[in-house]
Amino acid sequence: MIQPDLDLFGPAPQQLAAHTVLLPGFAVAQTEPLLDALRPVLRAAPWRHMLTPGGRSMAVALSNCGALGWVSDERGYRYSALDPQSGAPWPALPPVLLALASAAAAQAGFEGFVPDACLINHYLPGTGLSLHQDRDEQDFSQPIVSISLGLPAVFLFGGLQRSDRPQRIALNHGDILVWGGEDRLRFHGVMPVKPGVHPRLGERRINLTLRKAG
Ligand code: MD6
Ligand code: FE
Repeated sequence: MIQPDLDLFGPAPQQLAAHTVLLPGFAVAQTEPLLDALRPVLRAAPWRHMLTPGGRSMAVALSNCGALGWVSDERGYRYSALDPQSGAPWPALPPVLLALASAAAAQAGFEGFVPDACLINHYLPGTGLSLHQDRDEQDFSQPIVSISLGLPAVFLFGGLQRSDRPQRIALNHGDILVWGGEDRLRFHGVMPVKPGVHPRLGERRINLTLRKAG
């Protein structure tokens, strides 16, 4: 007999806000194809610590793939078609990443999401990301799809005011968070990653955020 409560397909999506959905484990089965796709991307556009507009080195290391990449320096934040480190275009968005992001967005109610930028963040234990809004993209009607790999993190999901008390959301390996609509400009951040060793990725957390930037 089939138990009605037996969860054959993994944990159910969680609606965290009007237009924010957590898809637990959505990317787990794609871990190896994703890592295989990221390896050449990171060879062409290696991790780097960008400068904040205040001139300080960011704790999170980052890279990009896609037609546009997010860059930060003393002049500010912006999207650029070229990697400032190499002067070359960013590596292309791997098809596996594009397909996964579109599938996750559709699952969360955003049909036809076609990202043109993927920001890749690398966290060592002890590294976090302070509260911020993602507002450098041209079109806020498009969602952001965020894929977490490796060590778990506590995501701070705030409101539209910096002072709004954030919800704390656990993001584990393979989880995908999709948000858009009226939640698109919420403040958010990441608590410092706790020390640990992930069985596949070791002592790191990698987060991929796919956006329609241009
Ligand atoms: C991170 N994520 O999870 C950082 N931004 O490492 C973000 O800053 C983020 O997850 C916009 C939308 C989803 C995100
Ligand atoms: Fe963000």
